[in-house]
Amino acid sequence: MRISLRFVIPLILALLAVAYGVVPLVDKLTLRWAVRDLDIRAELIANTVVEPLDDLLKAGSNRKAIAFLTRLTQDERLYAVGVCLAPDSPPWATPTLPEEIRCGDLGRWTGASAHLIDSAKGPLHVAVREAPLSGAPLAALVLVHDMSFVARRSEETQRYVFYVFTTLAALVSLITVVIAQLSWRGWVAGMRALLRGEGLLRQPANLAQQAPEFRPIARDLQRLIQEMETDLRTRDDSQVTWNPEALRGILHGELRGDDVIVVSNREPYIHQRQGNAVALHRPASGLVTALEPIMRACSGVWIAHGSGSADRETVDRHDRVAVPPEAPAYQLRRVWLSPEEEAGYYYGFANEGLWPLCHIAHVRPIFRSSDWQHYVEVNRLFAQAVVEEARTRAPIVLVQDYHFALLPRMVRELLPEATIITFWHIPWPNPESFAICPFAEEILKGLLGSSILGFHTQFHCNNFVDTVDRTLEARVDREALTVSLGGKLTAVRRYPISIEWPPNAEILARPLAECRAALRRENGLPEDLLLGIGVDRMDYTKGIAERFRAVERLLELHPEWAGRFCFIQIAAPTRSRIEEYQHHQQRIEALAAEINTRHTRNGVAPILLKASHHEPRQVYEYFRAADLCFVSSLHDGMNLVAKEFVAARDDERGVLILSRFTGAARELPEALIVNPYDADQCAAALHLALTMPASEQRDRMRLMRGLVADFNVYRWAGRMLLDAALMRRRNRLLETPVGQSPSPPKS
Ligand code: ADQ
Repeated sequence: MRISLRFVIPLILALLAVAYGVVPLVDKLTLRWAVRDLDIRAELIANTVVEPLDDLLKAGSNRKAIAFLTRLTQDERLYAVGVCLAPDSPPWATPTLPEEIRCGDLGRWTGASAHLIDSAKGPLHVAVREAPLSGAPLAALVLVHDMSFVARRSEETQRYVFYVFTTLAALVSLITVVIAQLSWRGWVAGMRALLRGEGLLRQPANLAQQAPEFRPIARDLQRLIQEMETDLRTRDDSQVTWNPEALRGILHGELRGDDVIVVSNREPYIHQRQGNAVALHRPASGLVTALEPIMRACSGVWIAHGSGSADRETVDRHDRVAVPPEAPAYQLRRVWLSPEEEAGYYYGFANEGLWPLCHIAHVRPIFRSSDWQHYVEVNRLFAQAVVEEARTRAPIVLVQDYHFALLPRMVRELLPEATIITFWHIPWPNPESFAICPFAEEILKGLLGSSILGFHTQFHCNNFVDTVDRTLEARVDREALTVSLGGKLTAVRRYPISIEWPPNAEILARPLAECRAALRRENGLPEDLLLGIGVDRMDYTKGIAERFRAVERLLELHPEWAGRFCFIQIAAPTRSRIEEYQHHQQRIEALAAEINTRHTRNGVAPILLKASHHEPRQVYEYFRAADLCFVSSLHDGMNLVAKEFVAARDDERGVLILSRFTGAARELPEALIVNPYDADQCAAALHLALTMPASEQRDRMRLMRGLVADFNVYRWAGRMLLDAALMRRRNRLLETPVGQSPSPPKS
């Protein structure tokens, strides 16, 4: 209907234009041309007939002269002829000469304008020409032409013009309709593609490149989408109460209950054989601390290396065990590694290579090709496990950390529709530092198999994008922070990790005063002693030596604190098979002993080093018993200990001293921010913390608690899942043919 209107309306307009514009014009032109022709013709006849007419008149044969004139009118167009010899005498003329032509007023018929008469026969053209005859030098010849042929010719021309114009108009209307239809379809398809995100977020051969006319729209749209997303993010973030229910809501609402698979090296629960019994152990790991509450909320499967001595005994025939044991909420799928694989992949490539490579802690990375081989193999093993655990073709896979840099690409090849979110828990160095890795390209390509790649800070995101830009032939969009490699797009995003909030009531169960008294009593310390606490894995990046030197410097600068202040360091042994870690532990132990020898007063050693693992509840009791917590990492992606200390202090007391080289320092500026390499500055911070009035402690602690409450671990995971949901919606739209609604997820 709309198409026929588009065709008929231009056609009618064209016909009206023909009727009221072209036809009258053609009429006018035909008449003008005919008059001009007749004028010329009259001139010719006059010149031709004067001589024979003169002869006839000289011979005195008027009758013959009239007969001559009548013969002339046998010409089809010449209607009448007359000769005026004098103004006062009647003309000699053929009988057809109209009455209004009189010799007395011939002036009427001379001059520039056309001379027409309307007669019963039709229009007549009158031409008067001088005809000098013998004896009548002023004689004039009157030639009257029948113009009905003009009307006939004009009619024919009109008919011809009408047909030609009508056909042309029909053709033009048809072509216009076809072209309009085609370009409308193209435009609609282009707009739809833009709205779906093509040319905004997709591969290099995008629409904006193919169709230059869409570029300005694409740019505007991109800006609009970014603004909307930012708006949505801030609105969402401020409106949602981030807790396990919110996370479950996202999973069931936004993600329609799609299956979630977590992959990490470290398992959240380790079964260890102790004599005849099997003990359950929870590892000291920031990653586990963060992900465990998420998995409790989401269910799903957590794939990890089964590293405990009793792990094999506790799994079912699919290598799975339901955890947590007291109230099973999700499945732990264990992957078994041979000692060689573990040595090469975990201790070798991941922890002797990538870990020092990414941390600026001045420990040289070691890259062995044999370690690399194991790293590749183990990544493949885990990728296979992901495929085995996936219930659908498009699961959400949360890949954790530097142990699995190759896994995202491997999973992408096996499950092309999966949404892969990789989170890199440690810093990402600048391109120059990363370039020393002999396998830099493979690692980057592996990571770019992810749909979303997350870091704790914007700084690490930028470093990653810079590294890709320098190393690979990939398309980097710095505004949208996306990388496109081989047509596959990876969004690089900042998701600052955090801890569970509110903290588990159980770990805060013991009253504060009781924690303070018990800790001092158990360690043989005076009741009024001020206490500092450090909790870390025994890792050289954590700056434990720098922390001890700061304590020593405090005692040098303020000897009054000797015997009145003690620093307890809980350091969980970690990666002990690596030589660097063994040496590090020895150095730390020697340093603590040396400082204690010099500064012990009244039986109170300034440093208490407890090189052992503690359960989370015990760690929180230390936090609650302390007056200050000192985090002095030389380089740390985030550092959860800082946030845990804040969470543990529901009395709003205690001071946090925090290294500026942690991701946490960007979120907790109310801490005393220090450079761990500057012992004097750290000692001054310790002194300030020990003398800080209660009101200032409260003000600082309140602000920090507010931030950790708002930006808890559920928000960290929720943001990633929401972004994944958005991406999946977009992808579904892309798969849907234009005009059809998206199909439900395949299973
Ligand atoms: P980690 O290097 O492990 O994590 P961190 O964030 O401080 O560092 O987390 C350590 C966790 O282990 C904390 O939950 C802490 O309570 C616990 N822990 C430490 N020592 C312990 C001990 N002796 N006994 C018991 N528990 C202990 C990596 C990155 C960090 C990043 C996290 C999370 O290096 O920068 O914050 O992942 O992304």
